[in-house]
Amino acid sequence: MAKKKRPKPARPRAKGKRAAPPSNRDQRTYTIADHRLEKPEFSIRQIRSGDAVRYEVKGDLSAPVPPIRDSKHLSKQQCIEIYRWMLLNRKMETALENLYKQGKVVGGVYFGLGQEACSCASAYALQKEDWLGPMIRNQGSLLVRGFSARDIMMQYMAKAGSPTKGRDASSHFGDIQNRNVVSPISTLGDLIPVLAGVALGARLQGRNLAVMTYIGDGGQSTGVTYEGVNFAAVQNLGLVLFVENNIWAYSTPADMQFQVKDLAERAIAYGIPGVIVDGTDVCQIYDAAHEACERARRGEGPTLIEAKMMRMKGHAIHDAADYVPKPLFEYWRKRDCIARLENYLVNVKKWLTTAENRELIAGVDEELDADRDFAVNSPMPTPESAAGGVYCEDSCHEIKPKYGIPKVKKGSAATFKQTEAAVHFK
Ligand SMILES: Cc1ncc(C[n+]2csc(CCOP(=O)(O)OP(=O)(O)O)c2C)c(N)n1
Ligand SMILES: [Mg+2]
Repeated sequence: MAKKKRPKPARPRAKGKRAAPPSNRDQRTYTIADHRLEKPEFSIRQIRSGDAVRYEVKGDLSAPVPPIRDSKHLSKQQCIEIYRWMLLNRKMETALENLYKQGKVVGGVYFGLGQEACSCASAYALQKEDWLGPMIRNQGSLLVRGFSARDIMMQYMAKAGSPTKGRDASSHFGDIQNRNVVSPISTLGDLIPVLAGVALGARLQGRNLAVMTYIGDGGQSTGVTYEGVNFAAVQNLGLVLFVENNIWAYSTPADMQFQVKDLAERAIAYGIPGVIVDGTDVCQIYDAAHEACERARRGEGPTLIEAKMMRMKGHAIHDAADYVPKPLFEYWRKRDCIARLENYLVNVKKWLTTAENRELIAGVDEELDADRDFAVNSPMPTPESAAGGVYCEDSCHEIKPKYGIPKVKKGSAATFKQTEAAVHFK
């Protein structure tokens, strides 16, 4: 019979020292940076009675509006510039709503009301060489990236001079030559692997770039979101993914869309940094975007940033959003991103006098009036041109490496000759 081991006598505890807690080597802890100055705690419940469905909000909606968190990176001038983009974004959408009601818009109109800070401050963090893949609500990102309100309004009216020359009537346009903008893809999540591919292409050509795109609280549930972010994570590609948690995916509240507390937690499973920002605080958005872009350009891989805010209109112009509990609108209206920034610039920082602010707003109105008049008075495409520019015709596109010839190791089977690098569509 094996000898029974005598238990070791317990060592006397050193005076004043506490016993170390039992170590659990299987336990993991992860950190999600949360830059918000308030953390609203409320939930939305679905109430059914017979065939009728409504939603109720539970929680404290009475908290005062928090201050804007000072930016670590933005100068006074840059804050004012972003403010101007946000005003242009909002006023352009108001103009589009009016044009729709006048029967001048072909199709629907999608709004980013309440989300202008997220669109404008995120795109503002990109450098010229970086890439952007906006979604349909990110019209502010398009403005920052160099499209004009005139371009966007003409696109909605399907005018001959619009970016797609009347071939699409909403936001499906980009510019891969000059502005480095990939056209939005309506199939939710599909932009993510495309942007990861852009980063991979640039990497093969010797560059680490930041590539920024967006996904909603609903769209992030798609399989392709997982595939795209995971691929970017494994390859250390410079993807900056904004998860725009605006509480609604069409009429489905976020509480019925996912079980995690914060969508930034998804980053843990990808093995990448996850960050939470208040989506109505321009400085938090910019700082998170800027730091993620820097990390991307250093070749250190992707970042997932969850911006928490609220979609302040229906899904599109046809949706009155009657299903949204009214107190929720009231809560977020007090946190309007433009009003908050205006207050910060004029009253808190005193970076703009009331007169300067008035002048800046008048300048935006003037620019917008001119662009709207131009767009309204510009011609529709001619019927004979309808089939043109839809499919590639003889040698209409030449796709060349943008940054250089892909670097391939010596002796590799996949040697790339300069002549093969240009691909022609025939
Ligand atoms: C894969 C896929 N499924 C469904 C749709 C239809 N659809 C378009 S927008 C939308 C809601 C999206 O909600 P969210 O991702 O939260 O973005 P938000 O509209 O709030 O910006 C749905 C279901 C789609 N375009 N693609
Ligand atoms: Mg949403």
